[in-house]
Amino acid sequence: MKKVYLAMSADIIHHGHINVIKEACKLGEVTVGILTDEVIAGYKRFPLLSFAERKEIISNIKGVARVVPQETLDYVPNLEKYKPDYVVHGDDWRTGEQKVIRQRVIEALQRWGGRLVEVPYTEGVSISQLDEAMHKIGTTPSARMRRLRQLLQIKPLVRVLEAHNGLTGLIAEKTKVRQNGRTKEFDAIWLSSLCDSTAKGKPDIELVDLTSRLNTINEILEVTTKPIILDGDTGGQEEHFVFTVRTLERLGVSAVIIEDKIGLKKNSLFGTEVKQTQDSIENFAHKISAGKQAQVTESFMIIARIESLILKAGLDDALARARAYIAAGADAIMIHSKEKDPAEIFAFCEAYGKLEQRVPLVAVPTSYNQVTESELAAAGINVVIYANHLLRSAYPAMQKTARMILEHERSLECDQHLMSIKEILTLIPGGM
Ligand code: SPV
Ligand code: MG
Repeated sequence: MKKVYLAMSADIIHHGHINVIKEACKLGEVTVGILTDEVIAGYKRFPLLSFAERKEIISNIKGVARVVPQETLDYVPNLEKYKPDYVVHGDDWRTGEQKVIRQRVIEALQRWGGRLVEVPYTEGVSISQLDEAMHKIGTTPSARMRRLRQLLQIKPLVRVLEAHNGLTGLIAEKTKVRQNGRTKEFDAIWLSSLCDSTAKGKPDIELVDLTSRLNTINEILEVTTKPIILDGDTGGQEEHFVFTVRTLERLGVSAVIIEDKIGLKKNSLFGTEVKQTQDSIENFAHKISAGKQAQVTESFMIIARIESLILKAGLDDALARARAYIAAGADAIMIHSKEKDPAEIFAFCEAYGKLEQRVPLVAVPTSYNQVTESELAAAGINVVIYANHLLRSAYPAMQKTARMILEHERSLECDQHLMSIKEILTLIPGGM
């Protein structure tokens, strides 16, 4: 019996896949390599079905002898392991981004006299259209809430972008960049207190109350499917925080980050320029455990934000707090810094890596923005938050337009900087 290998993500199955499997069966005993969750999340998007679910589906398709994980986009490691006589694939990969992968398959097969068999591509099915249709269906609060923990399991670095209303939520949801055969996008949405307050024309001092924050959250929830991380400021009074936790869970928010400060909260990026007081370790740890006890689901995360570096309390204080907050039940730690240089963040990461009990680490590289995502990941950071960039880019653009109208006493001159009326009319579908 000849050995036949084919690989698929099997996240959305259609008759094109069945056709490839049928053709493969004609050649011998079929092994299907299924891309792992990590691989799919790395090159496309979060898989709709888990590896175990996808394996179960494919194993039960007639003619499939066995299913194995394929842990890289590249077929070669599995081909070397199983040495198939044939690899079967649709002929659509002769051009485009998959060309390189195809070439490597051909070269590997040559080493033991194997052959690539290409099946005519099944016309009329478009994964991207199916994807879009799935997207329109949306999500449920519990599926959305779970997604953050799932992402932390399968992505080396979870990438988060700030949004402060429905429109910016849509940007965080939909912006994609195709680069080196991979689709890059944001994994989750940060609901910044700074941007939510600023967008409302208010200072970032916990003045915008929970009801108002919830309105913003709802606006974003309505038009997106990605997980939401709420900037919960200090979490407020412990007696209030326990109610907040349950409200957020009910809505399907994935996580709240609370910072260890008390009194009138000021934005961290002021550092020691303004009076800010750090909470005691005991008090804040108590607040965390009260929140953890209040939560109903397994999915919701309470993330403890350490302000020791911001307030110049030192690395040892930061580490002592990390230890205490983790012991109190924190699901992740956010370490913040306002330095231009990432040295203190990296020093924290290194020391943190030696702690016995660890949870995922979150960083907000606003001031030390020269660091790359791969440097952060290598240092042990699991979540990167771009905390204020949409609002900061919108404001100067809007201000410039306002000035130009005043200067020219008409709007003709600013038109070249604006989206067209046609574009804005059709930006959000359903308006016609
Ligand atoms: C926010 O985005 O509101 C934050 C992060 O809390 S920072 O502004 O850096 O304090
Ligand atoms: Mg904030």
